[in-house]
Amino acid sequence: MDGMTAPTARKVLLAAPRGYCAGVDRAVIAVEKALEQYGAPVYVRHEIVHNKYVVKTLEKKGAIFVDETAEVPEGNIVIFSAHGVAPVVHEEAERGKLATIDATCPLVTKVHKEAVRFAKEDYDILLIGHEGHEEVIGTSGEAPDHITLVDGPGDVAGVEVRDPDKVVWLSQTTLSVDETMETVGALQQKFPNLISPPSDDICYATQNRQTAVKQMGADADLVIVVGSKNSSNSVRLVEVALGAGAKDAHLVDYAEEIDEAWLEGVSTVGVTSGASVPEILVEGVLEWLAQRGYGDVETITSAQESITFSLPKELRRDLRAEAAGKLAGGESA
Ligand code: 0O3
Ligand code: SF4
Repeated sequence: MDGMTAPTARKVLLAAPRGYCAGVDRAVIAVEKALEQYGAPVYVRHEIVHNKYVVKTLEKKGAIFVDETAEVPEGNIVIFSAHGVAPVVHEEAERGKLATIDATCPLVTKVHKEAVRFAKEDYDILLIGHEGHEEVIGTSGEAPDHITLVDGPGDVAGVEVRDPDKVVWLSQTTLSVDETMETVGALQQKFPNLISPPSDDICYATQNRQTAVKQMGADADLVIVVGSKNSSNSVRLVEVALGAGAKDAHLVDYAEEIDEAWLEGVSTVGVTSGASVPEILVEGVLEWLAQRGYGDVETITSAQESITFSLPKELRRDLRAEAAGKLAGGESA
């Protein structure tokens, strides 16, 4: 802060909820348990979640991240990431004689199932999402002939369907709620009989983290979002913070990436993190800020979360079998 204007009152507003959602927690634990259960290496198709630190930590424990199942040597185990995969990827794994553990978040699977159902009923499905994002590739793969990607309100004018009275919209789980509603509004103008998904596709965790950052945004001179650049939900939090009135907002993987110049004239710093971000990284940011006079932390809570998901079924089966084996071994001894 040398040579900078240091405001007298300095504080941090810490958003809650923030960080790990139930789907990420389950996916990361799935890789850890698989390493314990089967031993290293365990292959993972794509980053298990979009976080540099998580990927590095799991690599150190013996996980090998690959882009495609074809890279996994025959007979090995491959874990599918939390973002989900297209059915063709399951088929590839079967052809490659790979054992699979599907760590797709159940809330992503729910969207896959909606896509399959509407495609069976021969609807045109307008999938709102970001082009090239893994989740969108996976969901689209469930019904490629029925799904058209709509990447924001700007895409709506160019959308064409077979029958404007038989159209449904679905979405990626990690989008901006407000921008998605804008896209839906524009689609409804174009297709007045457009059907909405049976329940929210943007998941509870995405919505809660955006609500929390909105609540603090207007009071913050600077918002620091902890998360990786390829994490859609983390990137959205920066946009939501700015939209809510934060004067400045940045995404950082680690505290070391914070630029001291961002603190120039800043009294209130908002801190939050994406759904794929371990709390240890937020703690690092809070320490960094405390060392610069921002040690007064107020938590702004906008929702309580208690949702958890059980581990992928393949892993539960093997963990159960091992526990039963140990028990039987113990009994006979
Ligand atoms: O989908 P996104 O890029 O936000 O993915 P992250 O950062 O890994 O967060 C978890 C979300 C997810 C696995 C799909 O909903
Ligand atoms: Fe599941 Fe939502 Fe987390 Fe994605 S952000 S993994 S959909 S809980």
